[in-house]
Amino acid sequence: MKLYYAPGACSLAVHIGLHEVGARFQAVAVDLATHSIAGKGDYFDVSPRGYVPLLEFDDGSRHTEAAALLQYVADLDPTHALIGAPGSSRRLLVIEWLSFVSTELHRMFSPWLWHKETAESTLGTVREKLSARFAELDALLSDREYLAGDYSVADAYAFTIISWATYLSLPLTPYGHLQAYLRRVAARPAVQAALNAEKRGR
Ligand SMILES: N[C@@H](CCC(=O)N[C@@H](CS)C(=O)NCC(=O)O)C(=O)O
Repeated sequence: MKLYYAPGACSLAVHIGLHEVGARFQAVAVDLATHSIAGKGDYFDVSPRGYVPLLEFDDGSRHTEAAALLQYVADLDPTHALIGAPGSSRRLLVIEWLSFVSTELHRMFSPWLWHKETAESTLGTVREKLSARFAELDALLSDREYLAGDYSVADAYAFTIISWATYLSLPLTPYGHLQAYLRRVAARPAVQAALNAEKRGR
């Protein structure tokens, strides 16, 4: 299995998940500025949308969408309890949070990160909406360690996306519980392994 990723992009969530379950995979770095793969040409030949993350299976099939890939990765080894069993309330809760991160946080950040032409007025609205979501998460995390109670793939996704706030003019200082949560997730060995692998380009 191959993971196409770009350092620090949303693909980091899937990278973390693969390390959490101890999967065997090859990580392939993509330069999103040029949509190219070092020494291997045009990334649009792999992904017509030019997006990471993308998982390529050994049979050549290719799959995208971070929230879907994270569910697949969590199911690779259920003993890690990164998502609940099919039909369980734990699974519903984890998928609920994956969807929240995807639509309420990830999509909200996109105009900033990938569409530099976005008008300042739109950014103002996005900033307000993200701040409201951060406040909501901050309150939630005042009495629980992770989004779905115990650690799950939704936390790998939330950690990845919320960390982007530090690249933008969106301070996290008002949200002490959220900051403590990010530190808690960052301290996990699988998270460190994925971050270090991305620093080394692996
Ligand atoms: N709907 C996709 C979006 C993935 C996405 O936005 N990927 C960004 C990196 S975080 C990307 O590859 N952007 C490159 C581009 O827009 O050209 C998902 O949820 O996985």
